[in-house]
Amino acid sequence: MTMAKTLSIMPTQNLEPFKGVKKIALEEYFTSGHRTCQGCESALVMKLMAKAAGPRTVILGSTGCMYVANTTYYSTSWVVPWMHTQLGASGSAAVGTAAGLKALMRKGRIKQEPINVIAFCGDGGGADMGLSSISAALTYPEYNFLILMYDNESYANTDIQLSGMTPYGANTTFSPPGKARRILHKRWKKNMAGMLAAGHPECRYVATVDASYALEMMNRIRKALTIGGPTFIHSLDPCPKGWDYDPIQSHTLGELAVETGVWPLFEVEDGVFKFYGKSKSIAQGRKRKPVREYLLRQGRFAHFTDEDIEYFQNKINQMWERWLIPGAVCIKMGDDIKKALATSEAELASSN
Ligand SMILES: Cc1ncc(C[n+]2csc(CCOP(=O)(O)OP(=O)(O)O)c2C)c(N)n1
Ligand code: SF4
Ligand SMILES: [Mg+2]
Repeated sequence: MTMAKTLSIMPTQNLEPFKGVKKIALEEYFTSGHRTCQGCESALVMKLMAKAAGPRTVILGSTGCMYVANTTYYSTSWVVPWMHTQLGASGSAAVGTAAGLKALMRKGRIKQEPINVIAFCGDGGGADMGLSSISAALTYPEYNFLILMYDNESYANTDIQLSGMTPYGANTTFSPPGKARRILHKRWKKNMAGMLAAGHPECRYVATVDASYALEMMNRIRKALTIGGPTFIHSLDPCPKGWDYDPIQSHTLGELAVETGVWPLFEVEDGVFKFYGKSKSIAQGRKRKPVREYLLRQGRFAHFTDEDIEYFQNKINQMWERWLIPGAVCIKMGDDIKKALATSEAELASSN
């Protein structure tokens, strides 16, 4: 009879949360020399991600703005070891690197130590082209890695084509508003973090983040790397070029995405769901700002009429009022299930 091999879990670095901005490390691991647009939030995400992870980190990056603009003609802004990976391959690159490091340590070829493995991808590379590789990666409990998807809501590097994460109605090079059809893109944005959390029981940690709340974001990255196993973070990144606004507004747009409820901040740790930051207060009853304030600051929605804004607002309201978990799980419970759950909760209460 063959015995099943036990899967050894490698130790992780214990990255305590930064307790306030003054406690954030001063060292930079993504530094000068990149050529991203002025006001690019994705570049800020790279900088904060590397700072949160620290020096003993290997970073892998899918094709996209954060590859192309950060490694031009033999120069790079990465200070930690970095490798480019194919557009849809962040999941396989993460598993392969974690497995490779584990094997080298087991064979004594490199020192035994916990090394962070982070694979990043854009929304095109992650939520569209690389979804299957990320999904497969999240089923490997024996490897420690973080996949971070920076979502600028388009295939930005190849000139702002529509992705599965582009919001309803946005003007992209694939969905320009015209005289015959004002709204060309009528699909609603995929719910990537919720989908991955709901469908991958071995995935230890999933979170959404927003670099306008930098400390909270960095601490989610530190938490993911400390928890270990396969983990996933989805970051919403304002993109001045693709979203068409003055670069000075990047930070404000990141805040407005959360305050209007367009971008709920949540984390799922070992299957337990929690809102955090301003989204927590929204879930507890704080009023959401009208979505108009977010949309009308961006040229990609300049063709919206009041009717379009109302449609968008209603969809956001539905996310918060009708989804099983607001902004995260877009399943509505049928009346029979609601009744059955209420009955079993009442039975549980009476038996206690
Ligand atoms: C297999 C493959 N198809 C197409 C391309 C061309 N390409 C390079 S970057 C890119 C856009 C990627 O979009 P996203 O992942 O959202 O990253 P962003 O450019 O927005 O940062 C595309 C289509 C490629 N490199 N590889
Ligand atoms: S197109 Fe957008 S994501 Fe790409 S470098 Fe410019 S601002 Fe950043
Ligand atoms: Mg993109």
